[in-house]
Amino acid sequence: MNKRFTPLSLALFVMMAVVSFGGAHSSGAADKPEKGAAIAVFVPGIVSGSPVYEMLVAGVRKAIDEASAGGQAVTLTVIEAGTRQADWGTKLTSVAAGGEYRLIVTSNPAMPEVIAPVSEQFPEQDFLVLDAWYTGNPAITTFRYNQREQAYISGYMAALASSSSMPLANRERKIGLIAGQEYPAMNKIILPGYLEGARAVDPSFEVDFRVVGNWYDAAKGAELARAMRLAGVDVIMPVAGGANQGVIAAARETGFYIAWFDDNGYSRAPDHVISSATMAQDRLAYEKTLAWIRGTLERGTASTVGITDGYISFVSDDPAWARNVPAELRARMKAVLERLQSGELSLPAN
Ligand code: RBF
Repeated sequence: MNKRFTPLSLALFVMMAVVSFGGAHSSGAADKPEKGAAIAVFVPGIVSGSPVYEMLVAGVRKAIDEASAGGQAVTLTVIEAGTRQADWGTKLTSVAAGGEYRLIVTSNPAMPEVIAPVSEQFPEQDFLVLDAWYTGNPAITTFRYNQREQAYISGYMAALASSSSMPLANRERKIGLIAGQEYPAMNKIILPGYLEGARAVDPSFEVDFRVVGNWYDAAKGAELARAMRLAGVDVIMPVAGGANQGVIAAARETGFYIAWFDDNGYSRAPDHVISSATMAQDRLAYEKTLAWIRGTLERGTASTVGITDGYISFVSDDPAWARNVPAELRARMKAVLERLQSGELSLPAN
């Protein structure tokens, strides 16, 4: 089928090395797939409990199912690289070295750095990286979300709830954010965007920002959330993968609201979630994987998607939102969403 065997990869590698000796580094990426191809989703972490990775796998799977139903023999392999980030490079190298997959799909802002040296070694390997930004390599295609918009709408709704007379709200102008790790997109875009949104409601808002230290420790997530509750926080936005589960447990136990991020969170804690600021990672993964299969993906590019093209949105049709949030606050939220959608309020990613 479309398997590339190691000797071929080696030959290509040697050829590429020769080409780059000549100066210009021409595209060594795989040819466009014709009849069939094997695709791998490389998950830098664990799928379960991480909205971004759950959506990634679901979207790629949908594309492959659709291509297969249309007669193209495309297979899917999901590779969970686990939580030891120091191992991701070695694991990815061995996946690329195996030469089995024409395309590797992955996601998170740190992946381009992991991929770049692997791509040098295996230039014929194609990579599609979501929630990331990288230019200058024809084999690496990236898409990132406007997370200033996503965090702004989350902060806006969190502040509306926090400053309201809703049952779990207190008088303090203080909301929380619990991150798995600190990383540039978090520190420079998500945290500031969340604060910016909150301060658009009331300039005296502060954000209590705490970090779990990994993307899986639910006990630590719960511990941080309880401490924040005691410090006067009444709404928390958890962005901590599997550790989010601990934040939900603490919300049930001690009573605070949750501003969910990335996907629709209402079913995860129906009585505590007051907001879901989403990225359409499932749709993006589906569309771009299908485009790659069909040979229509513009490769080697870096693009940003956001609220005006529908990849960032706010869930306003879930009955739990209407149940948990009073109509007056929902109307204010809708007004700000309209201003963002119309472009009247513009929040460029950088
Ligand atoms: N988000 C998760 O939900 N689960 C993860 O395991 C996870 N791992 C990450 C690892 C690194 C190195 C970085 C930079 C980010 C990670 N994220 C993870 C965050 C994710 O990419 C995204 O920023 C957030 O989901 C907010 O949209």
